Amino acid sequence: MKKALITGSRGQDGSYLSRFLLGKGYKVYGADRGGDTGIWRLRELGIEGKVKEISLDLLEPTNIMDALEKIRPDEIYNFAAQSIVKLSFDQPVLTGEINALGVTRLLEAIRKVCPRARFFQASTAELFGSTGSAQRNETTAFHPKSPYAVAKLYAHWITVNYRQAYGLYAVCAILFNHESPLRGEEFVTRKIAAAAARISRGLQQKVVVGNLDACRDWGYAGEYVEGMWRMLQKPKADDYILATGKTHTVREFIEAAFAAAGIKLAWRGKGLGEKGVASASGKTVVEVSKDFYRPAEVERLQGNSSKAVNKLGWKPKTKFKKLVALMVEAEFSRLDKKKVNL
Ligand code: F7E
Repeated sequence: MKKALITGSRGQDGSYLSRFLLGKGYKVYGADRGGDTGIWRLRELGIEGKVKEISLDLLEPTNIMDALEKIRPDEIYNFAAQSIVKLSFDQPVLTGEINALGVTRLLEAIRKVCPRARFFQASTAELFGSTGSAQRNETTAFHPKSPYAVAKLYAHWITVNYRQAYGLYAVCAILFNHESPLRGEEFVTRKIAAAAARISRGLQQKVVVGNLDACRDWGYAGEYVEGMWRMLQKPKADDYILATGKTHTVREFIEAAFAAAGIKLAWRGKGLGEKGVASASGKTVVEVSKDFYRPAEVERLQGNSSKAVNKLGWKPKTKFKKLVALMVEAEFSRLDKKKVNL
């Protein structure tokens, strides 16, 4: 039985990957913040209690060594991170400690304790920043625009460096935005999907967002974890982009989410004064606030995952509208369940 260790195991990706690996017969060890944080995801996926929880903190080198010695994993997937881009402007040092140096601590421990283990690092499309409007591929230059992205850039190169310097099987997936009902509400897609469902049921008046013009390449997270696993099954370690190749504005996401919740929107005004109005009722349901803007924004992201398609046989299937609809449906069913529980 293969053993996998997942850091950040109760986050969106950690949860989907846990379910995927359990399905493949792996013994899965998960490290995450203590308490109840994120356990709801494992519950929703029906795998609560099936992932063996372990103590491992990326700030504690000894703790990492102890965990690796105990488990001796075959595969290690690192999702543990401060993953909120906007928050990284307020907490740049902590973001660097976890997202950048944390990865070096992990790689050092792997090198010393279990150098034959295969290591996966979650790199990010944010590495590219605003480098032109074309689709990014594995050879596009990086130009990070947030403390989050700068820290992840360090993590990316230190992973490549340990592969080159020490021959570790260590890979990075440059992950474009991947979403699902298991996203936290800090991220724009889940925030909008949840709001659209609540507004449609009369449980919320409006949703306030930031930059409506930002474009993202949004895929379905449930499918991305298979691409990650496939990367670790190749004879030779290499880095890949996982993306859909399509890009949409936040405004388009809002329109699609409200449509899925049965609300047709009309846009009025411009800039910070722009509003989304429900055509039927005339009520303002979307507003814009500077509070949700970032000090520096990546305006447009679009990935080219041809290498993953050709070499891994991985291809995302869920299209944009379907993704939005499945997220809104999940919110309705959560609201229904709550009603039943009350
Ligand atoms: O923002 C804009 C915002 O916070 C998407 C993480 O997984 O993907 C994710 O990072 C876009 C940005 O995700 C709001 O300015 C507008 O342009 O959902 P997000 P993200 O920052 O792209 C990358 C690949 C990662 O690696 C990250 O870990 O939406 N936006 N209005 C808003 N964003 C938020 N959060 N809230 C708003 O109200």
